[in-house]
Amino acid sequence: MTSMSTEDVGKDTAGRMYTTMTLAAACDERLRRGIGRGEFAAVIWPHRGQEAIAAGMGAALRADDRLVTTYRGLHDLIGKGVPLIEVIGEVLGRTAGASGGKGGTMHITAPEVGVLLSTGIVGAGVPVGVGQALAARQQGSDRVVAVSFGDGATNTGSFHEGMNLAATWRLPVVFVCQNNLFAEMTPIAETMRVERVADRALGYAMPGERVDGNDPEAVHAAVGRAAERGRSGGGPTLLECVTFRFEGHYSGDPQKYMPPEQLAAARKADPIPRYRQVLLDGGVLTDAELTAIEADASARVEEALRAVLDSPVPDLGEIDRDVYAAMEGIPA
Ligand SMILES: Cc1ncc(C[n+]2csc(CCOP(=O)(O)OP(=O)(O)O)c2C)c(N)n1
Ligand SMILES: [Mg+2]
Repeated sequence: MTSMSTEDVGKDTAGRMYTTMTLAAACDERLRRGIGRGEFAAVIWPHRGQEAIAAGMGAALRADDRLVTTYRGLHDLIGKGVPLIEVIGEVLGRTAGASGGKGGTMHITAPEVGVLLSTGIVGAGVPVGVGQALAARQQGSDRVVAVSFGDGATNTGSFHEGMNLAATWRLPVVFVCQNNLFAEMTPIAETMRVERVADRALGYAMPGERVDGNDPEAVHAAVGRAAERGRSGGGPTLLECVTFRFEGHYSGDPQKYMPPEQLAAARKADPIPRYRQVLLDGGVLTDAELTAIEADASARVEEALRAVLDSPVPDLGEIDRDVYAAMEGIPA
């Protein structure tokens, strides 16, 4: 695994990554608090603990690159640049949401920043991302597609079919596995014989790399290299970003299946204070600058939440709009 801070990302990128991490964590924590105390009704699949992956990936991708993510992808969306109000609006089912409040947490799309699909169907994003990469090639664009999914998703047929096709056609895809060591309530060792998800790339003659998913700079470097490979015709890459899920599978999950020592050790190694210390020690950002980023994150989440709560739920007349495309002779 790559150790912390192996590349000099510069102050701007470091600041952007720390901003993504703190914003995503503040968003996750605020939503769970609101759900827990009955302030609003919603369900989220908490990403707390996995923010370094979203930060590194988001900063390594170009604005026109595409991202496909999952139900546990609010951090990925924030890292790619989906405005907070659109993320929170969608979670709370309000018209301010990215999908007009009709998609919910699982189905957030924001095509203007390259997000055409988030999905609740495990593994289903993989072939759709591969299709988007084929479209990029056919359109003569050098954009790449990052597909983010969990360790459990790598046991699905759609993952293997998508990997095979992407490798065979040398498509510009970066497969980003967020290995949080659990799929719902099941530890990874009970569902796969391989010890390293990255080794699954071997079956498709594709580079596979295991990365410290709690180090944003390591993720940034790995996604950057993989994106460059894809852009220059070198084909896809599988990245296994090893991390940990601090909360239950869904908001409210009592997590009884989680060994307490494992959870305590992971929380103690929280990637956010860890990266803060790296930035301080390296003289990249000052304590005052880091504190300002943290305060700003909380304020921005609170401001977005207020705006969302002031926005209406979708009108009943909206229910079948955007479901089917309007085509000549066929009413939408
Ligand atoms: C095709 C399919 N099978 C099963 C489920 C139920 N399910 C939802 S999340 C999940 C676990 C997925 O684990 P992983 O891919 O590791 O992602 P994580 O939730 O850890 O981010 C399962 C089995 C589903 N949503 N879709
Ligand atoms: Mg998992």
